[in-house]
Amino acid sequence: MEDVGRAALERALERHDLIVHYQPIHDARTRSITAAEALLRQQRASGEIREAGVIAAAAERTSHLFALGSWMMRTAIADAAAWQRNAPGVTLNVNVSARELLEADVVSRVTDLMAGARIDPRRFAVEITETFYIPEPEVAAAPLRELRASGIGIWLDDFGTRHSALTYLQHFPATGIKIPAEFVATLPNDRRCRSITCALIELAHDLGLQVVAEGIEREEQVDFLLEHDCDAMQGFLLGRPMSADELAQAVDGC
Ligand code: G
Ligand code: MN
Repeated sequence: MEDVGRAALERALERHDLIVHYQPIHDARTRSITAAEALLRQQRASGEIREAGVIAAAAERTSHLFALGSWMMRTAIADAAAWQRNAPGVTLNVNVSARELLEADVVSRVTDLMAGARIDPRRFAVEITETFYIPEPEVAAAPLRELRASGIGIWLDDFGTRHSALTYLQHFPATGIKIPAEFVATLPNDRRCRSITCALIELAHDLGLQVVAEGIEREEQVDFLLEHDCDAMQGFLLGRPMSADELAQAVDGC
């Protein structure tokens, strides 16, 4: 499995068939677009566009992660420089894995790219994906504090799954958390997911953090989340991942 992913990644890098799409994040109450998350996609020779989960997961295990992460960041920032002209209030969110945070010079890479593209750092955010356990969150907190000090937002992605720990909330200067789609999927009927979701929202708000719920597919999920004061929402019901040009049209005037 690992080799299949790695081969697919190397082939995609050679063929330059990776592209970046953007999925909007909406204010829970007004449903206006407040941010857009950059997502990796693969465009086949046939023109078909696919999710690139296997490729992204393979990158995570190899040194290609840094080249791929850099390319995503550069592409997304260049695209955002264009669509933010129509919508200066809409933030660009880019996923950064904990490994990149610890091993690559993310801070200077991000700040250089943003200065070059003239993006307002308050309109840029990183989503930290916890694909492995961060043994010393105090160490990872240092580059995050630098990013935060320049105005950049910091979101803890898929919070409460995989390796995320409450110590991250203790140490990281976060803007907010993203509630993973797996908790949202069975709302409002599943008792456990209801409890987990409500507890996460309450905890985040008590810490002065914002909350985005992911994977919204049905209105009844929106109703439940609104009732429990969730700040923002993302999911196929509200907006699918789209090209930079499509996003520019969707955000026009936001
Ligand atoms: O958690 P993370 O940000 O890595 O997840 C993003 C992925 O989830 C993207 O590949 C995106 O296409 C997918 N996604 C986004 N919204 C929805 C949704 O409402 N339903 C489902 N099934 N997948 C979604
Ligand atoms: Mn994300």
